[in-house]
Amino acid sequence: METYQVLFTGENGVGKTTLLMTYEQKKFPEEYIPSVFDNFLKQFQIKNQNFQIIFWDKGMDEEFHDKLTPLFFVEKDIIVICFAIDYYYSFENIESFWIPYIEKHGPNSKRILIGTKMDLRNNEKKIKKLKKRNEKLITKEEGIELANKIKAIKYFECSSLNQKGIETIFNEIALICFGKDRKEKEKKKGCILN
Ligand SMILES: Nc1nc2c(ncn2[C@@H]2O[C@H](COP(=O)(O)OP(=O)(O)O)[C@@H](O)[C@H]2O)c(=O)[nH]1
Ligand SMILES: [Mg+2]
Repeated sequence: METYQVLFTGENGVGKTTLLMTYEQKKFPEEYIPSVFDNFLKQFQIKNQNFQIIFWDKGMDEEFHDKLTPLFFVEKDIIVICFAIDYYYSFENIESFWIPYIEKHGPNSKRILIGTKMDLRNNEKKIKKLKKRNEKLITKEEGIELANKIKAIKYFECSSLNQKGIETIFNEIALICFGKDRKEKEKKKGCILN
């Protein structure tokens, strides 16, 4: 069976581990969130074809500067870069840190950009708090603009807290993997693709 590899990355605290746990367990983890979620494998079926995807979770953890970290980035079919909409640094750092890093270690992976914690758009307390610090939430338009800049093929916003947009993201990831497989197989058969 065909196996694809998908990495979730981005700054600490943006909600990568929570996102993966919410998808896998179908509920928001209220109590314990480990710093990384062990990679997990999920089966998919599209048009009667079965395939599997391994999901990886790698952020800016204590071991990030170890020699082995690049291995998380090499040969991934998709690299999903996450920022939190209330955390400007996590957004800004995508262009200045994550993209150069990915260009170096996983330049051929397809890229997806995700703005997490979308529920905060309705959180007046949070918005007021940011305002006091002369900050504001990252808008959807800013997200789309960054996605174009970094050549991401998709931009999504989601909330693990209220489970909005989560299924869509993973369904889309599965479709991209499936499409990739078909294109490569057809290429091998010598078909002309449109
Ligand atoms: N409001 C809100 N908080 C979230 C959401 N997802 C995660 N968090 C919180 O953000 C914090 C960091 O999450 P975590 O998954 O550990 O981030 P990671 O470092 O990127 O893996 C935790 O306190 C989570 O409860 C979300 O969708 N909405
Ligand atoms: Mg984590």
